[in-house]
Amino acid sequence: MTGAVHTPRDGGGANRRTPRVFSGIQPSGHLTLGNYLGAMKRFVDMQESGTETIYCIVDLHAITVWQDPAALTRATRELAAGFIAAGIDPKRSVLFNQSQVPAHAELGWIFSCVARIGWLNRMTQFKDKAGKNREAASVGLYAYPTLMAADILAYHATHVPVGEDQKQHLELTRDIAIKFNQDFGVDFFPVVEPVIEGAATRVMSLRDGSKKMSKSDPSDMSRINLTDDADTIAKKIRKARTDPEPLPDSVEGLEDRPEARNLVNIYAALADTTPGAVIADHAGQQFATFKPSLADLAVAKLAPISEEMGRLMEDPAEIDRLLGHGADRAAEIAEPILARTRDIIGMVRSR
Ligand code: AQP
Repeated sequence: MTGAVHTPRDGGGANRRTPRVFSGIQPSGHLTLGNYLGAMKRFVDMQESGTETIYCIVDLHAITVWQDPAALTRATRELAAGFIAAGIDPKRSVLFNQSQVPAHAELGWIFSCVARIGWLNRMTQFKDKAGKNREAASVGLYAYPTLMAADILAYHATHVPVGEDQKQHLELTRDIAIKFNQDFGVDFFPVVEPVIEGAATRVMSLRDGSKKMSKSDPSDMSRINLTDDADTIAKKIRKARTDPEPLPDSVEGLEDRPEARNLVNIYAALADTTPGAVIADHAGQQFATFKPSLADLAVAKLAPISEEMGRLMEDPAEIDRLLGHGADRAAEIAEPILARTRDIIGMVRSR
C-alpha cells in the first residue's frame, strides 16, 4: 500500500530524533561471554557516555522457542542481575522485561502488517534456528524481526548496539520504518543506526570457530557463561579448540585461523585493546602459554560480575521491584508513541 492516509506530514510531539539507545537480550539461558562482549559491555559504555539508554529483557522473544516456565522466570531475574552486575544502573538506564509493556506486542502486530513475507524469508537467523524442520517452527520465530522492530521503534530509538548476528534484523527494522513512513506519508519512525563495533562483535564457539557462541548451544564447553566459576572458565579456555601453529606476528596471519582469531579477539575485547596490540604482545607464543594468560584475564574481568550476580539473585523481590519500576518508565515513553501510531493508521480512539 502507498499513499498518504494522514496529511500533512506528521511531525507530532512524539516524533523525536535526539539520540536514544535501545537494545535487548533474551532470557533464554545463562548469559554468555558473547552476550557480554558483543552487547552488555557496550551497553554500559553507552550509559556512561550520558546518552539516554533503554535496555530490555526480551522475554516475548525468548518464547519463540520452548522455554520451561520456571527456567524462564529464573533466567529473567538472572539476566536482570547480570545487567546490574555488569554496570547498568537502573536509575540511569531504563531496565525492564518486555512482556510488562504491552506496546511491544501491539506494535509488533502492526509491523507484521507492514513487513512483507519476502523480507522475512530472507532472514538467516530464522533459517539457522528453525533448522531442517521449518514446518515445525513457531510462527513467532518467523515473525521475530517484526517484534524486534517494534521493541526499537516503540521508543523512537535512534541507536541500537548489537552483535554482528543482529545486523540483518536491524536492516529490516530500517525497512519497516521507511515503509511505514512512506505508506502513511509521515516522518514518524526514525531510521535506526546499528552500532556494531569493538573487537568482539562476533564471539565464536570455543568448540567450532565457524559458529557463534550461543546460550542455547547444546555443548556447555562451547561457551563461557557469566555464572561459571574461575576453574570452569580456565578449563573451558584450556580445552578450546585451536590449531597447532603458534600465534602469528600480524593480524593478517590470523586469516584462515578462525579459532586462533577468536581467542585473540576475546583477549582484545576483555583487555579493552585491539587485536593488533594483543598480537604485538604475544607473537610467536604457543597456545599452551597464551591460553593461561587469557584464562587469567577472563577470570579477573568476569569473577566480580559473577559474584555480584549471585549476591543480587539472593533477593528476587528486589529484582522484580527494579524491573517493575523500569517497566513503568518504559511504558511512559512507549504509550504515546503507540497512540500516535494508531492515529496515523486511522484507528478510532474510542476512550
Ligand atoms: N557470540 C556473540 N558474539 C557477539 N555478540 C553476541 N550476541 C549474542 N551472541 C553473540 C549479542 O547479544 C545480544 C543479545 O542476544 P540475544 O540473547 O537476544 O539473542 P542471540 O543473538 O540469539 O544470542 P544467543 O546467545 O545466541 O541466544 P540464543 O541461543 O537463545 O539464540 C545481541 O546484541 C547479540 O548480537
